[in-house]
Amino acid sequence: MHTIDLRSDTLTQPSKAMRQAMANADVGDDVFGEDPTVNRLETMAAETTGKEAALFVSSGTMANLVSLLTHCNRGDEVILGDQAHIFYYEQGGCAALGGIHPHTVPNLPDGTLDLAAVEAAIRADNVHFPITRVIALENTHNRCLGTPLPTDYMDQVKALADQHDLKIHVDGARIFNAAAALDVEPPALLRHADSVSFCLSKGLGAPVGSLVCGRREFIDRARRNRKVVGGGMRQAGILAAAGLVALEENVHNLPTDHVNAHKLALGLAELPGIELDPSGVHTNIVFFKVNHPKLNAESLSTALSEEGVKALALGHDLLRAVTHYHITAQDIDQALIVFKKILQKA
Ligand code: TLP
Repeated sequence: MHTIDLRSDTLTQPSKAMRQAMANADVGDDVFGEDPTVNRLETMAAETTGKEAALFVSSGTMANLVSLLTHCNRGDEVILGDQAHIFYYEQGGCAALGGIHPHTVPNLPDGTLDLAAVEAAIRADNVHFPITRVIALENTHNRCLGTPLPTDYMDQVKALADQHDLKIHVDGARIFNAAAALDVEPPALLRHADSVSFCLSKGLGAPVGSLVCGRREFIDRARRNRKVVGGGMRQAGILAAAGLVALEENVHNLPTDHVNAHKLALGLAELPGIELDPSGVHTNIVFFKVNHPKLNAESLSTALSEEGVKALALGHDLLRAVTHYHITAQDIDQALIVFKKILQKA
């Protein structure tokens, strides 16, 4: 049975072109700075995001951790959304490993933070308080429907950050989805970011890897922090080669993923037992609720899986479906047939 796996864009398999590039990659010891393919990827990542320099790391989680370790000292504070991946899904790593205090403010449904709430969270200079050092945003915002944060919002955050001498970190795991959805170039979207992390191993389809991008001096310090968390890699050009293909080729697939996600959302919204507003779907992530007398998120996801469609249950009645380059428009049609059948049969 052909499985239509919508659980995450992290499930993408490396393409033939990637595997070929990996097999042919020139490599060296990257801890010595001597891997030509890693160096090429870092240069390309910096150019693509409009930053001076970049650092190849193993995962999005490591990219965020290394970024925050580089911005903050122990006991410093990061202001971030209560739905942020850094806060919600990273085991509290910045606190556990970096002694960095997370100060959450509620995410609004569109993934932004209310700036008055952010301002209220910024600490005064007082011996009792931690020192606020950085505001961390997420673009696109995973748990807020994959919504992209637009440039004018970034302008407002920058104005506030400057008033209080704060840095801005962007968890841009899906920043190229954001740029595609907003139709802006990544450097314009990121011009106020002191650091950005982005993932090669989501919609871009590489098997492994993320990049941290920022000013050269910041990246030099981040490189030390990557080493202390055990992230120094040796002949990592094997992996970086796939990342180059991701940035050169796969990035162009993202608009198709968005079209497919929208098609899925429109179809699901029509089905009795599903609650979803398709106008909230802007990128490749579709959240929906089950409101059915006999099914909840878990049982629906199990029934779907038995019919070759996988979606992620995220609580009693909430599911997530994510499109990516293994998912075609025909797969969406087929997935909708399966959804309809299960919802009607139950
Ligand atoms: N997100 C994964 C899960 O961890 C939830 C997914 O399936 O969406 N930032 C954002 C915004 C992310 O969505 C993720 C992964 C990460 C960081 C972490 O990336 P990895 O998994 O490479 O550590």
